[in-house]
Amino acid sequence: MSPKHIILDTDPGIDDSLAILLALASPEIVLDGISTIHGNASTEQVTKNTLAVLELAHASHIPVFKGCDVPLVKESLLGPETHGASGLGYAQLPEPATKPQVRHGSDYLIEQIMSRPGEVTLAALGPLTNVALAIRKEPRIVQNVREVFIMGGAIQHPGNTTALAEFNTFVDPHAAHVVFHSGMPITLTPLDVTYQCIFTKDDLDRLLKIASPITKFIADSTRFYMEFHDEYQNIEGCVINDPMTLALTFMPEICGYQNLVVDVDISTGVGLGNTFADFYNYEKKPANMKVAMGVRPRMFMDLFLERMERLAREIP
Ligand SMILES: [Ca+2]
Repeated sequence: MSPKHIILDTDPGIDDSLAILLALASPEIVLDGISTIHGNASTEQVTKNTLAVLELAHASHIPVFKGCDVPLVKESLLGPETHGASGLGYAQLPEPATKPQVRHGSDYLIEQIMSRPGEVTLAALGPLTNVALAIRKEPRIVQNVREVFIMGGAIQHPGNTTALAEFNTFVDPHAAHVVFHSGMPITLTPLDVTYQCIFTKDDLDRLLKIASPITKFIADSTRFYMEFHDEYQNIEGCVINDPMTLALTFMPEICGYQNLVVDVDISTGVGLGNTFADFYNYEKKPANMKVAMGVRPRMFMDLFLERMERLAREIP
Protein backbone atom coordinates (compact mmCIF):
# COMPACT_ATOMS: atom_id res chain seq x y z
CA MET A 1 0.00 0.00 0.00
CA SER A 2 1.38 3.42 -0.87
CA PRO A 3 1.83 5.75 2.08
CA LYS A 4 -0.97 8.12 3.04
CA HIS A 5 -0.39 11.82 2.45
CA ILE A 6 -0.84 13.80 5.64
CA ILE A 7 -1.04 17.51 6.37
CA LEU A 8 -0.79 18.56 9.99
CA ASP A 9 -2.58 21.61 11.36
CA THR A 10 -0.89 22.09 14.70
CA ASP A 11 0.11 24.37 17.62
CA PRO A 12 3.41 22.99 19.02
CA GLY A 13 3.06 22.54 21.96
CA ILE A 14 4.81 19.62 23.62
CA ASP A 15 2.54 16.81 22.44
CA ASP A 16 2.19 18.46 19.02
CA SER A 17 5.97 18.27 18.67
CA LEU A 18 5.84 14.59 19.55
CA ALA A 19 3.18 14.13 16.86
CA ILE A 20 5.47 15.76 14.30
CA LEU A 21 8.28 13.41 15.33
CA LEU A 22 5.94 10.39 15.12
CA ALA A 23 4.86 11.45 11.62
CA LEU A 24 8.48 11.73 10.50
CA ALA A 25 9.33 8.33 11.97
CA SER A 26 6.40 6.45 10.41
CA PRO A 27 6.87 4.94 6.92
CA GLU A 28 3.10 4.37 6.55
CA ILE A 29 2.59 8.10 5.98
CA VAL A 30 4.20 11.02 4.16
CA LEU A 31 4.08 14.36 5.92
CA ASP A 32 3.45 16.79 3.04
CA GLY A 33 3.33 20.02 5.02
CA ILE A 34 2.28 21.77 8.20
CA SER A 35 -0.05 24.70 8.86
CA THR A 36 0.28 26.33 12.25
CA ILE A 37 -2.40 27.67 14.57
CA HIS A 38 -2.64 29.68 17.79
CA GLY A 39 -3.29 27.55 20.86
CA ASN A 40 -0.58 26.27 23.17
CA ALA A 41 1.34 29.48 22.37
CA SER A 42 0.99 32.37 19.90
CA THR A 43 1.03 31.57 16.19
CA GLU A 44 4.38 33.37 15.89
CA GLN A 45 5.84 31.14 18.61
CA VAL A 46 4.31 27.84 17.50
CA THR A 47 5.49 28.49 13.93
CA LYS A 48 9.01 28.99 15.23
CA ASN A 49 8.66 25.83 17.32
CA THR A 50 7.45 23.84 14.29
CA LEU A 51 10.46 24.93 12.23
CA ALA A 52 12.82 24.18 15.12
CA VAL A 53 11.39 20.68 15.66
CA LEU A 54 11.65 19.93 11.93
CA GLU A 55 15.30 21.05 11.99
CA LEU A 56 15.94 18.91 15.05
CA ALA A 57 14.65 15.89 13.11
CA HIS A 58 16.57 16.81 9.92
CA ALA A 59 13.28 17.46 8.10
CA SER A 60 13.47 21.17 7.27
CA HIS A 61 12.41 20.37 3.67
CA ILE A 62 8.81 20.09 4.92
CA PRO A 63 7.01 23.37 4.21
CA VAL A 64 5.41 25.27 7.09
CA PHE A 65 2.55 27.75 6.63
CA LYS A 66 1.56 30.19 9.32
CA GLY A 67 -2.16 30.22 10.08
CA CYS A 68 -4.63 32.24 12.16
CA ASP A 69 -3.44 34.25 15.17
CA VAL A 70 -6.77 34.42 16.99
CA PRO A 71 -10.03 32.46 17.27
CA LEU A 72 -13.00 33.28 15.02
CA VAL A 73 -15.11 34.98 17.69
CA LYS A 74 -13.64 34.57 21.18
CA GLU A 75 -10.67 36.35 22.61
CA SER A 76 -7.33 34.59 22.39
CA LEU A 77 -6.42 32.07 25.08
CA LEU A 78 -2.99 30.44 25.17
CA GLY A 79 -1.70 27.58 27.36
CA PRO A 80 1.54 28.63 29.10
CA GLU A 81 0.79 26.72 32.34
CA THR A 82 0.60 23.44 30.38
CA HIS A 83 3.31 23.91 27.77
CA GLY A 84 5.58 26.63 29.20
CA ALA A 85 6.14 30.16 27.88
CA SER A 86 7.88 28.89 24.73
CA GLY A 87 5.32 26.13 24.18
CA LEU A 88 7.99 23.42 24.44
CA GLY A 89 8.38 23.05 28.21
CA TYR A 90 12.02 23.06 29.32
CA ALA A 91 13.35 22.21 25.85
CA GLN A 92 15.54 24.88 24.31
CA LEU A 93 15.97 24.40 20.61
CA PRO A 94 18.23 26.61 18.50
CA GLU A 95 16.59 29.51 16.63
CA PRO A 96 15.42 27.93 13.35
CA ALA A 97 17.32 28.87 10.19
CA THR A 98 14.34 28.08 7.94
CA LYS A 99 11.41 30.44 7.46
CA PRO A 100 7.71 29.75 7.04
CA GLN A 101 6.23 29.94 3.53
CA VAL A 102 4.52 33.14 2.45
CA ARG A 103 1.02 31.72 1.97
CA HIS A 104 -1.52 31.58 4.81
CA GLY A 105 -2.08 28.19 6.46
CA SER A 106 -5.78 28.03 5.57
CA ASP A 107 -5.01 28.79 1.90
CA TYR A 108 -2.41 26.03 1.91
CA LEU A 109 -5.04 23.57 3.17
CA ILE A 110 -7.46 24.61 0.42
CA GLU A 111 -4.84 24.44 -2.33
CA GLN A 112 -3.59 21.00 -1.29
CA ILE A 113 -7.02 19.42 -0.80
CA MET A 114 -8.45 20.85 -4.05
CA SER A 115 -5.43 19.96 -6.18
CA ARG A 116 -5.50 16.29 -5.10
CA PRO A 117 -9.15 15.29 -4.58
CA GLY A 118 -9.55 12.33 -2.24
CA GLU A 119 -5.84 12.11 -1.46
CA VAL A 120 -5.08 14.46 1.40
CA THR A 121 -5.65 13.35 4.99
CA LEU A 122 -5.74 16.22 7.46
CA ALA A 123 -4.74 15.78 11.10
CA ALA A 124 -5.91 18.80 13.12
CA LEU A 125 -4.16 18.91 16.48
CA GLY A 126 -5.02 22.40 17.73
CA PRO A 127 -7.95 24.81 17.79
CA LEU A 128 -9.87 24.47 14.50
CA THR A 129 -9.68 28.11 13.32
CA ASN A 130 -7.67 27.41 10.12
CA VAL A 131 -9.88 24.49 9.13
CA ALA A 132 -13.11 26.44 9.73
CA LEU A 133 -11.79 29.40 7.76
CA ALA A 134 -10.76 27.09 4.90
CA ILE A 135 -14.26 25.56 4.83
CA ARG A 136 -15.86 29.01 4.63
CA LYS A 137 -13.48 30.15 1.87
CA GLU A 138 -13.74 26.97 -0.21
CA PRO A 139 -16.66 24.76 0.85
CA ARG A 140 -15.72 22.09 -1.71
CA ILE A 141 -12.81 20.96 0.49
CA VAL A 142 -15.47 19.13 2.53
CA GLN A 143 -16.06 16.64 -0.31
CA ASN A 144 -12.46 16.57 -1.51
CA VAL A 145 -10.53 15.86 1.67
CA ARG A 146 -9.85 12.15 2.19
CA GLU A 147 -10.27 12.11 5.98
CA VAL A 148 -9.97 14.55 8.88
CA PHE A 149 -8.55 13.40 12.22
CA ILE A 150 -9.24 15.83 15.03
CA MET A 151 -7.75 15.91 18.51
CA GLY A 152 -10.38 17.62 20.59
CA GLY A 153 -13.39 17.41 22.81
CA ALA A 154 -14.30 15.46 25.91
CA ILE A 155 -17.45 13.42 25.35
CA GLN A 156 -17.99 11.57 28.64
CA HIS A 157 -14.76 12.76 30.25
CA PRO A 158 -14.25 15.93 32.32
CA GLY A 159 -12.76 18.92 30.55
CA ASN A 160 -9.08 19.81 30.86
CA THR A 161 -9.57 23.57 30.54
CA THR A 162 -12.94 24.12 32.18
CA ALA A 163 -14.98 21.56 34.10
CA LEU A 164 -16.74 20.68 30.85
CA ALA A 165 -14.48 21.70 27.99
CA GLU A 166 -11.31 20.36 26.42
CA PHE A 167 -8.63 22.92 25.48
CA ASN A 168 -8.93 22.95 21.65
CA THR A 169 -12.72 23.16 21.61
CA PHE A 170 -12.72 25.75 24.40
CA VAL A 171 -10.17 28.00 22.67
CA ASP A 172 -12.22 28.19 19.46
CA PRO A 173 -15.66 26.61 19.98
CA HIS A 174 -17.12 28.48 17.01
CA ALA A 175 -14.50 27.02 14.67
CA ALA A 176 -15.21 23.55 16.08
CA HIS A 177 -18.91 24.18 15.42
CA VAL A 178 -18.24 25.02 11.76
CA VAL A 179 -16.05 21.95 11.26
CA PHE A 180 -18.29 19.49 13.16
CA HIS A 181 -21.32 20.52 11.07
CA SER A 182 -19.48 20.73 7.75
CA GLY A 183 -20.04 17.17 6.54
CA MET A 184 -16.30 16.39 6.44
CA PRO A 185 -15.39 12.74 7.12
CA ILE A 186 -14.23 13.28 10.71
CA THR A 187 -12.62 10.93 13.22
CA LEU A 188 -12.53 12.58 16.64
CA THR A 189 -9.98 11.69 19.33
CA PRO A 190 -11.41 13.13 22.57
CA LEU A 191 -9.93 13.12 26.07
CA ASP A 192 -12.02 9.97 26.73
CA VAL A 193 -9.28 7.98 24.98
CA THR A 194 -6.21 10.18 25.23
CA TYR A 195 -6.38 10.28 29.04
CA GLN A 196 -5.98 6.50 29.07
CA CYS A 197 -2.56 6.78 27.40
CA ILE A 198 -0.01 8.10 29.85
CA PHE A 199 3.62 8.58 28.89
CA THR A 200 5.45 7.70 32.12
CA LYS A 201 8.87 8.22 33.63
CA ASP A 202 9.59 4.53 32.80
CA ASP A 203 8.76 5.17 29.15
CA LEU A 204 11.08 8.16 29.17
CA ASP A 205 13.87 6.14 30.81
CA ARG A 206 13.54 3.55 28.03
CA LEU A 207 14.00 6.27 25.39
CA LEU A 208 16.92 7.85 27.25
CA LYS A 209 18.94 4.66 26.79
CA ILE A 210 19.60 6.05 23.32
CA ALA A 211 21.69 9.22 23.40
CA SER A 212 20.30 11.55 20.75
CA PRO A 213 19.07 15.15 20.45
CA ILE A 214 15.64 13.55 19.88
CA THR A 215 15.53 11.76 23.23
CA LYS A 216 16.98 14.82 24.97
CA PHE A 217 14.21 16.96 23.46
CA ILE A 218 11.54 14.48 24.54
CA ALA A 219 12.95 14.45 28.07
CA ASP A 220 13.25 18.25 28.38
CA SER A 221 9.83 19.00 26.94
CA THR A 222 7.85 16.28 28.73
CA ARG A 223 9.45 17.02 32.13
CA PHE A 224 7.51 20.32 32.18
CA TYR A 225 4.34 18.58 30.97
CA MET A 226 4.70 15.90 33.67
CA GLU A 227 5.02 18.58 36.36
CA PHE A 228 1.81 20.17 35.07
CA HIS A 229 -0.10 16.88 35.14
CA ASP A 230 1.18 16.15 38.64
CA GLU A 231 0.29 19.60 39.98
CA TYR A 232 -3.15 20.03 38.36
CA GLN A 233 -4.48 16.54 37.74
CA ASN A 234 -2.66 14.13 40.06
CA ILE A 235 -1.43 12.17 37.06
CA GLU A 236 2.05 10.66 37.18
CA GLY A 237 3.45 11.06 33.69
CA CYS A 238 1.81 13.01 30.90
CA VAL A 239 -1.02 12.59 28.42
CA ILE A 240 0.22 12.72 24.85
CA ASN A 241 -3.02 13.52 23.00
CA ASP A 242 -1.62 14.62 19.66
CA PRO A 243 0.68 11.71 18.74
CA MET A 244 -2.21 9.39 19.52
CA THR A 245 -4.46 11.24 17.08
CA LEU A 246 -1.71 11.13 14.46
CA ALA A 247 -1.20 7.40 15.03
CA LEU A 248 -4.86 6.71 14.17
CA THR A 249 -4.26 7.97 10.61
CA PHE A 250 -2.28 4.82 9.90
CA MET A 251 -3.06 2.45 12.78
CA PRO A 252 -6.81 2.87 13.38
CA GLU A 253 -7.00 -0.40 15.34
CA ILE A 254 -5.50 1.38 18.37
CA CYS A 255 -9.02 2.61 19.11
CA GLY A 256 -12.60 1.39 19.02
CA TYR A 257 -15.14 3.79 17.48
CA GLN A 258 -18.76 4.83 17.64
CA ASN A 259 -20.58 6.75 14.93
CA LEU A 260 -22.20 9.61 16.83
CA VAL A 261 -24.00 12.90 16.52
CA VAL A 262 -21.59 15.28 18.27
CA ASP A 263 -22.09 18.97 18.90
CA VAL A 264 -20.20 21.70 20.70
CA ASP A 265 -21.69 24.33 22.99
CA ILE A 266 -21.30 27.86 21.59
CA SER A 267 -23.67 29.55 24.00
CA THR A 268 -21.99 31.85 26.51
CA GLY A 269 -22.66 29.92 29.71
CA VAL A 270 -20.55 27.56 31.81
CA GLY A 271 -20.71 24.94 29.07
CA LEU A 272 -18.89 26.98 26.43
CA GLY A 273 -16.75 24.62 24.35
CA ASN A 274 -18.31 21.50 25.86
CA THR A 275 -18.61 18.65 23.37
CA PHE A 276 -21.44 16.18 23.78
CA ALA A 277 -22.90 13.25 21.90
CA ASP A 278 -26.53 12.37 21.33
CA PHE A 279 -25.99 8.71 22.28
CA TYR A 280 -29.68 7.79 22.03
CA ASN A 281 -30.19 9.91 18.93
CA TYR A 282 -33.10 11.86 20.36
CA GLU A 283 -32.81 14.32 17.49
CA LYS A 284 -32.96 11.59 14.80
CA LYS A 285 -29.99 13.05 12.94
CA PRO A 286 -27.35 11.10 11.00
CA ALA A 287 -23.98 10.70 12.76
CA ASN A 288 -21.58 13.52 11.87
CA MET A 289 -18.39 11.80 12.97
CA LYS A 290 -16.63 8.66 14.09
CA VAL A 291 -15.54 9.04 17.71
CA ALA A 292 -12.75 7.06 19.33
CA MET A 293 -14.35 5.88 22.58
CA GLY A 294 -12.21 2.86 23.45
CA VAL A 295 -8.43 2.46 23.28
CA ARG A 296 -5.65 -0.11 23.58
CA PRO A 297 -3.16 2.10 25.44
CA ARG A 298 -0.26 -0.35 25.27
CA MET A 299 -0.62 -0.78 21.52
CA PHE A 300 -0.26 2.97 21.08
CA MET A 301 2.56 3.36 23.59
CA ASP A 302 4.56 0.49 22.08
CA LEU A 303 4.21 2.06 18.64
CA PHE A 304 5.19 5.49 19.92
CA LEU A 305 8.24 4.28 21.84
CA GLU A 306 9.45 2.05 19.02
CA ARG A 307 9.17 4.93 16.50
CA MET A 308 10.93 7.42 18.80
CA GLU A 309 13.75 4.89 19.28
CA ARG A 310 13.98 4.47 15.53
CA LEU A 311 14.22 8.23 14.98
CA ALA A 312 16.73 8.64 17.82
CA ARG A 313 19.02 6.00 16.29
CA GLU A 314 18.87 7.79 12.94
CA ILE A 315 19.80 11.12 14.54
CA PRO A 316 22.65 10.45 16.99
CA1 LIG B 1 -2.17 20.54 20.05
